[in-house]
Amino acid sequence: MKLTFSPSSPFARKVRIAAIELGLIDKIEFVPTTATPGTYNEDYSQKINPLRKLPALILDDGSTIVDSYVIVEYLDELAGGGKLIPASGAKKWQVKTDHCITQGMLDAMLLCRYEKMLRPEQFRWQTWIDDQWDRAWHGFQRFEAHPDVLTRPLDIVQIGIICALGYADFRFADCGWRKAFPKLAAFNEKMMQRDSVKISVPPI
Ligand SMILES: N[C@@H](CCC(=O)N[C@@H](CS)C(=O)NCC(=O)O)C(=O)O
Repeated sequence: MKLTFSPSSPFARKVRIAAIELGLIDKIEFVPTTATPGTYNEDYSQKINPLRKLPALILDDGSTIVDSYVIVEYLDELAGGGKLIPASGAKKWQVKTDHCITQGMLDAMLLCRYEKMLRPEQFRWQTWIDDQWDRAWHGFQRFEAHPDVLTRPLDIVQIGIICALGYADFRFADCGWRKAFPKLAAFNEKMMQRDSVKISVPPI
């Protein structure tokens, strides 16, 4: 299998952490890829993902799986199922919901990043940036208020939270999340003891 990958992508990091934790990392070849709004990569659109986003998992038969959640679900199934995502029942729906929130937090932070990095200054709309940031921040608040999520055995929600915290450090270093969310700070410290988390920290 091949994974379109960038070390700065929090979504690709999620898949990398999951693959390590599931014991599948050696089965995946990482293909360095860049994806940026405004840069049209026709080949990628045609062959891999018309949305031009990474990560994408390209299977040995040439078929492609997109979206970090779907890729992790696929890997989880390959590893026997029910490892990072509960197989069924109420727990499954709660994990999917919580993961979806981490996904939205990352989407919101990424939009803030693109706004600052790509949009010409005269076209920026601070209200919109603040609104996106507020969504991510409320996501952190939600998990700070539900520490049970942080203390159970490793799952995709925890991986999603770690990727969101890591992305906050990487792109919004002054946002002050550690001070605002002490339980998340302790969780982050604990998770950093895992090789999968430690080695995948985005490069400075
Ligand atoms: N829902 C997607 C989001 C992936 C995503 O937004 N990836 C970013 C890189 S971190 C990307 O490819 N951005 C390029 C673009 O939006 O044009 C997933 O979970 O895989």
